[in-house]
Amino acid sequence: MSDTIFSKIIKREIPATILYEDELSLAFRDVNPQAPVHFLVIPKKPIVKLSEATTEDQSLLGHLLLVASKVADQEGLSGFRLVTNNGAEAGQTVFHLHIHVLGGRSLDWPPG
Ligand code: DGP
Repeated sequence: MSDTIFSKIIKREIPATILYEDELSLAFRDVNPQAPVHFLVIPKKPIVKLSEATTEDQSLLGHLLLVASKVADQEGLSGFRLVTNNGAEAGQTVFHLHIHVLGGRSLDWPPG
């Protein structure tokens, strides 16, 4: 996998507002927020998209969900939504797996 903007954020080659980091993951604010709180949770492992994750990534994927919830709590959110766009057809533009976490306003359902 070639370097994406998110690998550059992990390596601190470009700036981002980082909310949380551990050995497996990073959470940072989305540069184009779609809600008052909008951050991304990514694995440091460069998985292209969810459908390319394997059973080897099982605990890592669970970890990302727990990080999303922990940072949402840190951000004062009780209600929030997680979104993962898988593939260009679904709206994925950065090909490094990421979970969007959105909150701070009421969210419509179904999403567009
Ligand atoms: P997606 O469309 O699901 O691939 O979402 C990619 C998100 O990444 C999009 O909401 C904007 C965000 N994004 C793209 N480039 C940057 C960047 O350089 N910094 C930050 N913080 N977010 C970025």
